[in-house]
Amino acid sequence: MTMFLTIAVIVLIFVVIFQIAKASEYVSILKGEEVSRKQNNKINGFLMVAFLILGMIGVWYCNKLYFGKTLMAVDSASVEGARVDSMLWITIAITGIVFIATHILLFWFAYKYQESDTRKVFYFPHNNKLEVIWTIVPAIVLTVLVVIGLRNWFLFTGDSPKNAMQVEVIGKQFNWIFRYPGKDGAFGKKYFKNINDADNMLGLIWDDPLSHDDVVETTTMYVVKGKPVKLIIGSRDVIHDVGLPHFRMKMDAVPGIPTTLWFTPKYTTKEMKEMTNNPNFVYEMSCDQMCGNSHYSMRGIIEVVDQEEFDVWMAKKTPNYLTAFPDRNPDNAKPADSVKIAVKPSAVPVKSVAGL
Ligand SMILES: [Cu+2]
Repeated sequence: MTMFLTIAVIVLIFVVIFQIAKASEYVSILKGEEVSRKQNNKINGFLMVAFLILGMIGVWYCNKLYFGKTLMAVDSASVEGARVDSMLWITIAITGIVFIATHILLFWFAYKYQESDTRKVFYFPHNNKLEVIWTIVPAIVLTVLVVIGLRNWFLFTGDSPKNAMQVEVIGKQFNWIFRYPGKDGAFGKKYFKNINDADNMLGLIWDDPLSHDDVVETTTMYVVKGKPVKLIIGSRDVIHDVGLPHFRMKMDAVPGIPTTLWFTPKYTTKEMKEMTNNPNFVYEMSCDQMCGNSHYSMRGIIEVVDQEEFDVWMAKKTPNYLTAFPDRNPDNAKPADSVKIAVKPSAVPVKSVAGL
């Protein structure tokens, strides 16, 4: 209802302005052109100032109303993300000051220096000093901003700390696949022709023993609070983009070209639920690249937990190799088989003794 009333008021204001413009047109015909031009100038000058004041009130009001709903209202959930926030605030402060100052001058001058019979126009075509100042100052400021940005970019995409855990993140139409290297700490090799959605989503090469303990997951990625995590990002089909808004990070997922990104989660999911007063809070991984008709549904979830909780979770996971070959999983061995296994070792020495 409020929405409807707001729209109705806006439409009415437009109709009134249109009618006033039309009426002033008729008046100008009656009064003569010069008089009506002067009158129009006055109205326009006044409207400029009104627009400036209303615009500023509108910006302030919208900020008050919606800032709490933006991600900026909550602290960055990663240590490195705080650098992105500070870059954003510095950029907003610099451009904001320039924007507000130039617009106040623009609208105020339009009012103050409107046509007057008592004042002559000052001819001011060019000024070298001014040109130099307003070229060099923005150039220096932009260079500083770019250098800060590059330093941060090289940090996030460069070598991760030695204690970092590694997770491979692969995008596909339309979900995320995560791989953990397992106990050996190394990822097994993969080959795209081995990809098979039934039991080998990443195309792992089973001949490579390093792949045997790799854990493959979909939908939810677990990471540890306070422990740097390095994402090795790729794609199975088109270009996706790992978007981590709460951690203030994002990185393209390109088929055939692995990209990397690392960050240190600062708050567990539980802590964020308390900080945001939202019991349903989840860290989201979005796809930030238009990648097809179900792009919007590529929502991954990140669970930030402490080390103990992570270890418990990981201990329950079965490596992809063993889900692909359940018969090779010792946990799946039937009681009868385990008897056989128990019998075998004793049988071997007997045989070998007999052989000797
Ligand atoms: Cu995508």
